[in-house]
Amino acid sequence: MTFPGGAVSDESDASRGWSRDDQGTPPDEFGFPVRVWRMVARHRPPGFGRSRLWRSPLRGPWLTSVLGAVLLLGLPPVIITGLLSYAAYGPQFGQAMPPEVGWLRLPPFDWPVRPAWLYRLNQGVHVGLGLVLIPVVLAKLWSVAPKLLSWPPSRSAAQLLERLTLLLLVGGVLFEIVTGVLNIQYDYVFGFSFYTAHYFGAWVFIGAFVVHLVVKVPKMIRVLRSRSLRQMLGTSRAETRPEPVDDDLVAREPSEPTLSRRGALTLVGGGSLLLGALTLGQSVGGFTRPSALLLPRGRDSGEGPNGFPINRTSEAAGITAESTGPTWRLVLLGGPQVIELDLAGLRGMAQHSAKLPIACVEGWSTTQVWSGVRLRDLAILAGVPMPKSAQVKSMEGSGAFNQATLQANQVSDPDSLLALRVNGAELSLDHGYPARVIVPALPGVHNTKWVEMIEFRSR
Ligand SMILES: Nc1nc2c(c(=O)[nH]1)N[C@H]1C(S)=C(S)[C@@H](COP(=O)(O)O)O[C@H]1N2
Ligand SMILES: [Mo]
Repeated sequence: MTFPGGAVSDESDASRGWSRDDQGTPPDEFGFPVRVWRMVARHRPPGFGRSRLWRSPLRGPWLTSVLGAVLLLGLPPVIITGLLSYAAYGPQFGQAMPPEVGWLRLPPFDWPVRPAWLYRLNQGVHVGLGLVLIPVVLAKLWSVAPKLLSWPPSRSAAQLLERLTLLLLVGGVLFEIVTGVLNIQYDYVFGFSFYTAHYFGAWVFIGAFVVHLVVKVPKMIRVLRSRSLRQMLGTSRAETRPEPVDDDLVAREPSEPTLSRRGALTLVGGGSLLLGALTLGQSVGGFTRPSALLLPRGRDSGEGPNGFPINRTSEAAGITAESTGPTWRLVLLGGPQVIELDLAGLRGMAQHSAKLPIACVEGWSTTQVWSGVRLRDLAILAGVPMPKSAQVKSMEGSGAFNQATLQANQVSDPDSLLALRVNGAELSLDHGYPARVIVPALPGVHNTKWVEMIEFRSR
């Protein structure tokens, strides 16, 4: 089906195309939808339908295909690590956010405890690669801008469908970028939950991405095959010519080139490298951490054994020196009787050390040497030697992260600790004094600080 009078992409064409109907009698031979459609076509929002504004001679199927190929390789790891992170949050325990996702629920499985750096790698890739791809996404949007902004929205039903998918695709990817970037900064500004928004936004994007791939990959391959990469990249700025006109991408009245195609791709790649350089330090740590300028958390976390990033300070959590003083007790539940331990009691038990990372969902991570009591020893003491799960509660009264449920493998691992010390010193109040959980490959958020209760469950 073709919309009558719809072959319009430019404002001058538009006025020409519609004026006939505007003057005469209303076009009764067309139904209501067509009249509505014509009204939409006449009311062009600012910026739309001005294909003559897009005059860069670089724009064309080749540049779009190169950028598309980079995203085709780069985005799937971001998507997969994002979904894995959701799985690591333990949907089977109802801890995952958003809690209720209906049929979008991923198949439940036990998140492994080995290798210990698994979640660190997962989130490093998700956040790091996600950030590095932002310039590529923006360049890709620039390269197809005349198409995205063409007006009227479509000439045929098929095109209308394509544009709706594009709306979801572009809207989805921008939404994921904006919510993701704001969440890794200190102040997340939206009134809605980041996790819920980012999760549902991801599925909108994934759906549109898959449709887009099915529709566009054949053309991408055809275009890339039909031109020599070496030749396209080897062309100097002066010799740069527009590609042969084949669709709405190539400018009909191109301006003089200000950049070669190689220059444009270098610019985008340089932007990605810069973002990478300003980000990597947060995952790699050590001397590279101060360079992680884009990620304010933990760049300046002091010196000494406790000098590593702090997610939530004791002050923010309302934890005082008084409440963690001599009156502090650890309560163990789930066995035949309630067990209470004070700090001296915990120190009197067998101590074990493990070098383990804390890896936050936000992408930053840091590896430290922790020591304390094995969780499985506490389970035995509580009278539940083979727990199916354990619920850990913090003294922190409110907040989303004041409790966590651990799986059986996360309790029984010999390196899973209720840590009392880090790097040979007592835990600082900000890092969870008197006691905090540290478990290999566990998302940072479940390494509960200021623990006051553990309930071991045998079912
Ligand atoms: N009680 C409590 N424990 C908590 C949190 C919290 O807000 N409250 N934040 C968690 C998050 S999101 C992370 S990434 C780690 C960070 O540990 P750190 O602050 O010692 O580096 O602690 C986790 N434990
Ligand atoms: Mo975190």
